[in-house]
Amino acid sequence: MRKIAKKTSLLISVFMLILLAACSGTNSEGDSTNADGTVSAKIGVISYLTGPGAAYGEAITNGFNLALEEINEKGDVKIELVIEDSAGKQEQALTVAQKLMSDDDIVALLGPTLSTEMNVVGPEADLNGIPILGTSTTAAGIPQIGDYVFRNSLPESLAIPAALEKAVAANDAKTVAILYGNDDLFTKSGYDTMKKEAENMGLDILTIETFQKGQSDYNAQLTKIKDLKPDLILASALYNEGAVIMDQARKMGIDVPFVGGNGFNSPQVIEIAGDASEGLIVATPWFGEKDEPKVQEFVKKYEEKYSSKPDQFAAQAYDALYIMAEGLKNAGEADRDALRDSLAEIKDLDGVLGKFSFDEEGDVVMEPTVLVIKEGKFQLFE
Ligand code: 1QQ
Repeated sequence: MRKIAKKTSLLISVFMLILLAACSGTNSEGDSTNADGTVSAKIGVISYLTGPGAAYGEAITNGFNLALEEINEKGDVKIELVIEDSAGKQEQALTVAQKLMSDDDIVALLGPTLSTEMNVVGPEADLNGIPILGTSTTAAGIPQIGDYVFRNSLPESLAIPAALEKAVAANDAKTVAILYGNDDLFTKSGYDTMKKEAENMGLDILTIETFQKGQSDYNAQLTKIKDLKPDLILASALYNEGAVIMDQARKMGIDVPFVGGNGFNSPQVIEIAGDASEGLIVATPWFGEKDEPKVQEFVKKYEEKYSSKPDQFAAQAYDALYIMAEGLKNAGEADRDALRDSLAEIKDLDGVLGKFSFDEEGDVVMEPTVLVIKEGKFQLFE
């Protein structure tokens, strides 16, 4: 009798051990859940690190790396980042995303930088059942790609109306000219919002001009705009084209304010265009001079580590890694499906951009701040 009991308890112990092993994830080092109950996870990053928009990717990866240090030091969750360069190109973004997704240890993706890239990477991630969180993708329709696709960046559909309303009121504007890049999902989406909002506000759109990525001469478009004398110029561009446009416009004697979207909200615009960037109005989820301890602590740490001020892209990335960490903590394991579900549940998470929640579609709920470039820096536009 005692022998049978002993055998049974041995069997139960073996069974319990197998069950424990099966429940604790598929990390190559063994378990994704550590002995102390914390979760270890590998996350893939796809970022625009080389090429004409590399300053976006640099700010973004700086934001991730600063948050990573803090999160790992705190120890509730242990994260490892695997960072890949997309060079701002759709095909390269997809290739590196596929490489990251094929690694079973990678539980989620952060990025890519551009909506144009997310437009091909998002559907693939959704199909593979891996959560993907865009930190700078602001075109319409990104979270709607699928259940696994999220973003914590301020969409153009929220940013542009906020900037336009203030710009119109301050300048008593009646007429506008629109200029946009017609070969990029984000710049096209910004244009759609600009046109719709200008129409809603009863503004007279004098002309709609287009350009392409990498264009260096805007003489034809700007000559036409100058002749029409609009009260405002609405420009949907990434920083490198946007800064050159402003530089050429000012040189031609066009001195009306510009209203831009997320792409324009980069210190690179001031760096490249200098004085010609004065009068650019943008709406942003991030303002580094906010009198809030969390914001100021982040700015101080960022400046100490990188010797530059964090911009919107750094701030969004910083908060995004905290969103991932919270998702992993709540999921209790490094599992793609469990993480997707726990991300969707995140509510009122405190970040440097304020309290963060996703809406039912994985989009953000956020109030933008309107800024203007004055005396060589972004300042509150009041
Ligand atoms: C997008 C953007 C860009 C400005 C990111 C750098 O918002 O592509 O959606």
